[in-house]
Amino acid sequence: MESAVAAFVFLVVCALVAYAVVMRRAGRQPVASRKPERPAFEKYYVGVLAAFAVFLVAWTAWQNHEEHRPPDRKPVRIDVQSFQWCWKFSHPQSPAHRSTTGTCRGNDLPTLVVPTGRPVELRLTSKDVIHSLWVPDLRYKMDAFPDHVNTFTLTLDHEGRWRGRCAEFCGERHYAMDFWIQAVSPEEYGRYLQGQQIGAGAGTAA
Ligand SMILES: [Cu+2]
Repeated sequence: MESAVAAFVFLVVCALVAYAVVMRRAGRQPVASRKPERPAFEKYYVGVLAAFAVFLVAWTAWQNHEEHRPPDRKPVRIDVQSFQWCWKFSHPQSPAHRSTTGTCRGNDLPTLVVPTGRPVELRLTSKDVIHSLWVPDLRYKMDAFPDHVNTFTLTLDHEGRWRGRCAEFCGERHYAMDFWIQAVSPEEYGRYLQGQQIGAGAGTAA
């Protein structure tokens, strides 16, 4: 789709350039307009541009509002702490205060386990420098700041496992700061909170 639009724009530009080259040759000596300005045309032009700018601002604000709509159900809360150079995921609502972390060395990547079909509120912070939680396949990204909590809510509607990364350069081992996010059924999530392990093969590794 993008290529089709780009090709169309390219052809239009080529056609305009060709038209200008052919029609405006120096030898032709076009007759200059005697009017110094064209106020009606300029007003129209400014009006169209202003309307377009207003539309873009309003549309952006509206889409932002839609994106951050509060969930209808009470979300599951998960605290995310980033640090140099790995992650810690805590489930404060679980009786056992289940949490998981890792070293982000080799295969020791922590897994953020979330239930499917329920809004999950991630409360994101950092122990040291600025990091950024990013799940490319799910198009989720949010910065993690020290001494500040950033919140965002996501809902995953099917089970699976996706790779997450740090998207903010944070030092020597930034490149290795990966994790897994794994969506499991609400029942399995309940068992996970009780302390049971989750099989890594349950979803599609990405
Ligand atoms: Cu980082």
